[in-house]
Amino acid sequence: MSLTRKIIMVCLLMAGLLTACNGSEVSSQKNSSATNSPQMVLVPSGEFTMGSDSGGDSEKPVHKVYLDAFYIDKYEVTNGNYAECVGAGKCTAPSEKKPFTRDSYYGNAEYNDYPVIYVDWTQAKTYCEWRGGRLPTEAEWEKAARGTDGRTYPWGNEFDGPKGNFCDKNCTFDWANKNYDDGYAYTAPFGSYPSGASSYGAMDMAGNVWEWVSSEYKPYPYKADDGREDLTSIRHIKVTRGGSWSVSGSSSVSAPFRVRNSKYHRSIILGFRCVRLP
Ligand SMILES: [Ca+2]
Ligand SMILES: [Ca+2]
Repeated sequence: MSLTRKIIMVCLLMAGLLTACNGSEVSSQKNSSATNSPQMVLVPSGEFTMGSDSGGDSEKPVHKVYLDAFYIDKYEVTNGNYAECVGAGKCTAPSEKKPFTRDSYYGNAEYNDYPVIYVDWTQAKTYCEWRGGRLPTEAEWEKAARGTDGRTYPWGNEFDGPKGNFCDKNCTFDWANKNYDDGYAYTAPFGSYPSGASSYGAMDMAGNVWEWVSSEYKPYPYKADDGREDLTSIRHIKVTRGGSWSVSGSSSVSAPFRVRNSKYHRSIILGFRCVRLP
């Protein structure tokens, strides 16, 4: 019996256990753990410290916020993840498939494990809901990034360039920090910086792409019941978090740093991740 026939026989015998015996599909899943069923990490219930007294005015005052437990994506949503929702007819494609930095991106299998970009707040929200979750609130995002000890970055209190994808020596902008090499000029594949994981195991919460959260931009203290989490509000200024491959400043990639964006904004530096309740 040829090797091919043997493989087919094994597949038939295991058909009750496996949904696919196509070698390339199995291989694809192995190489793309964020695809199909993105990994999530648990953030237990409890208080955490939100904001920073040493950051910008929008980060003040420092205050305690209690959150129920939630799961958050371990990685930013990838092109491969997002394409499944588009394929299912629930999501619309990113507005740009060819960012100016690359000849192709979304839709090119070479970039399936890279973060999706050029999606606005509503597209991000729709994707998370398709998966049975939602966008993180601003408070959930910040807790997942900095834990409960008030640290500045996911890994600790000191900026450390190679722990994430920032505007390093590969970066073509004038403000690039030439003192370190993180390996990427633009976006990087998910899971590229395990040493930069937060205390809960979430990665790329500093750098790679900025991330949408559900919250409308409002001054602190954060209050989930003051209208900022009203997803039907006509007010369109939302918050994005975490910095990206395009920034070299240590403050703008810190966990408390807040940026406001129109919900209609789409960008080469902006993606997202999702949460769901246990
Ligand atoms: Ca970089
Ligand atoms: Ca990020």
